Amino acid sequence: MTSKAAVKESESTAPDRELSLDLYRQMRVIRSFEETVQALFLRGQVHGTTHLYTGQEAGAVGVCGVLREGDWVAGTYRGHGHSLAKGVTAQRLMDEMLGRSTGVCGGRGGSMNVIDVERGLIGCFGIIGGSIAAATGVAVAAKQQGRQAVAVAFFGEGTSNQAYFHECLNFAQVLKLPVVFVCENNLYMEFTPIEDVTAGEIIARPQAMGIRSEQVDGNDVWAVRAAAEDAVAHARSGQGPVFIESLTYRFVGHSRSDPARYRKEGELDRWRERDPLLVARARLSEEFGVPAESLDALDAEVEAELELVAERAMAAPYPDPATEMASEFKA
Ligand SMILES: Cc1ncc(C[n+]2csc(CCOP(=O)(O)OP(=O)(O)O)c2C)c(N)n1
Repeated sequence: MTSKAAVKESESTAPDRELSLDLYRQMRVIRSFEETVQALFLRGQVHGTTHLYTGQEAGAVGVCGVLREGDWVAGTYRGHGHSLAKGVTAQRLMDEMLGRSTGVCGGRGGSMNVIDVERGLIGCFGIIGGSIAAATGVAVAAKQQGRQAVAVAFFGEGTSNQAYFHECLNFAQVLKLPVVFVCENNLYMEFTPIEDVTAGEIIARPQAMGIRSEQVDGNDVWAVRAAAEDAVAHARSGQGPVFIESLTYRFVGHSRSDPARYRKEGELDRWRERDPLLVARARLSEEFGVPAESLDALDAEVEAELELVAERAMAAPYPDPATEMASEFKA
């Protein structure tokens, strides 16, 4: 996703019209991208499984937009949003979804394991907690090399019950590493309500280690962005890690095979009223007078763009095993 917001540095950014529109557009691209992937999936074109980020778009867009070139992001298997917000183009990501050689990982990563080191995406990890370990690791390297880079780890709330979480947060705080830990709390760890498997408040865990911690409305891209600006500046200045708990909700099941019947009655409808796209549209209208028709036109433009992206991806070649051996298997 090419965007001014994605490369904007972390100086304080009062919301202006152009930036607000750009943030909205980025979220819209992620939403349309996933709608397209889902449609292709149902047509049997996407192999393996997919975990959609639908409903959580404000998290990736709010955080990645305040990073500088040279900063790092580690995402999860729910990583389409993390990848697009960190600058992977919709075309290269779509090609990857369809296993084509023009994909961001040459068609071998698929939906769950996207990586684009050139863009600072050090990986989207199927192993929960992998993102936390990877971001902590590159933060160690940045510190040792005297670089002012910041590493961001995205992960779900269920992952806060995993060993990596406790080990890496402790390590990062002891060494004052430049990491921002972004816990995207969408209430369910796969099919289990988080409160059924979690002792105490998640945010109390980093707080107990003395890590600066904040909860934020994860469906409001501006709230996320403000928290991220603060967190990234803190981490970059050498004062150590920051923890952000982004309160959000996924509108779809955990993965393609999950009809999400475990939800409480009315819960999805209540969250849909706070759809990050609706929240942003309201702000664009109230604060900047952007008419609904302009935003509808922007939506239509993005949808048309994604249709073309899908068409091009369908026409792209598969990797040829005879000539395009994955680099790790080369002698
Ligand atoms: C080490 C490890 N254990 C178990 C799993 C199986 N698993 C896949 S997703 C998931 C739940 C993760 O929930 P959460 O961290 O809340 O993220 P969300 O899916 O809600 O985004 C689990 C346990 C895994 N991928 N990795």
